[in-house]
This record gives sequence, structure tokens and C-alpha cells, in this order.
Amino acid sequence: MPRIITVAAAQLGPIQRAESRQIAVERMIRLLERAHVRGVEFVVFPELALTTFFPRHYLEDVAEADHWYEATMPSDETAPLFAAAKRFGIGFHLGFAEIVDEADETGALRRRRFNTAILVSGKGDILLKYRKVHLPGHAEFDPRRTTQHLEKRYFEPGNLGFPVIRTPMGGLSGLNIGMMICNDRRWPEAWRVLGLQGVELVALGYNTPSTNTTGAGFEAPHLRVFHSQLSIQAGAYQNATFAIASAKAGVEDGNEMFGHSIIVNPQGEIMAQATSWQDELITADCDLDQCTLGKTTVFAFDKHRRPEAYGPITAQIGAIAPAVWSREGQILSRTADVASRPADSDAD
Ligand code: CDV
Repeated sequence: MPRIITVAAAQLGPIQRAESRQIAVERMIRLLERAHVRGVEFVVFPELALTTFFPRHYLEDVAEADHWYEATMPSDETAPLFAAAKRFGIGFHLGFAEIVDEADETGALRRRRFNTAILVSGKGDILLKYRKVHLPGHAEFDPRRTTQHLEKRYFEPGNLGFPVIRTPMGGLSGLNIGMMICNDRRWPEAWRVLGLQGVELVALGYNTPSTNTTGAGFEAPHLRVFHSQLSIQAGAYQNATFAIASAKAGVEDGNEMFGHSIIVNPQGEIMAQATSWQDELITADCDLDQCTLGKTTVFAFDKHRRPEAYGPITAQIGAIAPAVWSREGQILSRTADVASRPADSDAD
């Protein structure tokens, strides 16, 4: 019996700062209706799908941004989305800003803010939660930038690892679904942690500007798309998994985001790609048995991985200078501080 699931990336056009969640949710329900007509069983919505990408806006008092966060899920405003998905029996992945009173690693109970996504079953149950680990951008207003990217101001790094869950979805009795958010897709470590849990389908949402907004130099817009797709296609191939990458697209609060949502197979091929800068549903039939070839041959991790050689991946953050060659054969000492991390490094 082939294990086929019909999936969709539900790309969203811009959501302006003044627009309410109610409008965003209505648009998402329209996309779910289209998904239902096309026989879709699982839909991926973008990162921060309910609001504008607010980390581009600097607010001195972070609490002034609290109206962009969700304290409960579902809430009164998002309940219609859950109800529509349940009516159609469609599972979904939804990105949103989460605010919660939660104990931190020291045990102190405090208000915490995360860039979060949830995986919801076709019956409306929340199956899995993920909090974005790789937060790009900066924490303080940066006058050099053309647009601010204040994810480090508005969110803490996620504390739930990179989770995978085996769950029924659509007509399948079980498949392994993993989650990541936006900038995570550029980090092979994130993909590998999912791969090491046997992931078969990676759900990810993103918001990526068409231009480099750091003010640090020109980056051609087509290369911005290329690097996004290169990362997703490589991650899917190297971990023998399908991936559904769903974007926010178009001009939001005067800032252009490149869209180009894609669905990728375990060979790293693009199966479907969005071509508009608006709300758009792209779909694909994913035969999960296509994951088997890669997982049992070139990427049979249990046969071929060499973790004894991978120590620096978890032992250090930044690059350190290599040993220096000398004719006498003596190795001069390495100089950099292994644990150092620039205070407010930018990454976009
Ligand atoms: N939302 C993001 O994480 N965006 C980053 C941009 C800023 C580079 C991304 O990796 O797409």
C-alpha cells in the first residue's frame, strides 16, 4: 500500500500593520476551502501568519508589542480557523508569536515571548509545538539598516529543540512530521536533528525580505531566492525527507518579501512552487516511501555517520582559526576564543 499524502503550502500575501487577525484568519480559511476542493490533507501556513512581520518595527518598550502575540491557542480570533480545518479534516502547521508566563532554566517564573509554530491534526488537536531556535537580526535599533529586523528583541531562542512526531495525518495511520521556522532552514544542524529522528515531512514557514536590509552591502534579489531554495532542497535531500516551505509574500508595511513557497521531495527536487505575491495554494502528492531510498543508502545514518569527527559542531559557536603550518613542523597555537559570540550580531 503506497503511503501517499496530499499536502499544500498556503502562501499568504502581505498582512499590513493595521490589519486585524480576523482578516488574516478569513484569508486562511479561504485557502483551506481551496485545499479541501483539491483533496489536500495537510496545509502549512507561514511564520507569524496572523499578523504583519512586526519585528521590522522598533518599539522601545517591548510590552507595547504584546498585542501582536497569542496568549492562548486557539483564541476567539483563531478558533474559526481550527473549526474550518476540523470541518474539512485537514491538518495544519501555523506560525505565530507566543507570549506565555513560564519558568525559565533557572526556575524563575516570568513573561516569555517566542516565535512559535504548532502542528494541528485534522481533528483540531495540537500535536506538537516548536519555538524558533535560530533568531536572525538584532536586539537594539540599528541606524545603519534599511529596515529593522528585531527578532532578537522580541523573542527568546526556542527551548523545545527541533521536534518530530509520528502521527496519523489525512489517510495515513502514521508519518514522521518535523518542524522548523524560517532562518532555521539555512542551518544544516537543524535539518540533521530532524533527520536523526527519521523525519519524512518537514513543515516550515518563512518571512524573507527580497533585499538584504542590513545596510552591509548589495545582494541580488534572485540570489536571495536561490539561497532559500538551495537550503531547503539540500536539507530535504541530505535527510531524505519531503519539505513544505510556505512564505509570506509581497509588499508588507512597505517592505517586499519574496514568496517563492515550495514543496520539495527527498531527492531535493522542487515539486511545486508559488509564482504570485499573494495568497496562493500550491499542492503536491507526496509518496512517503520515496524517503526510503536515501534513508537506506547514501544517507543511512547508522552505517555512515562519524559523530566522533563532528565534535566542533556542538562544542563551539563561532569559527576558530586553524593551526598554522610551519616548515619546522611545529603547530602554532590557535588564537580565537571558542565560546565567543558577538554581542549583537546580524545575520540577514
Ligand atoms: N524571518 C526570518 O528568519 N528571516 C530571515 C531573514 C531575515 C534573513 C531568513 O533567514 O529568511
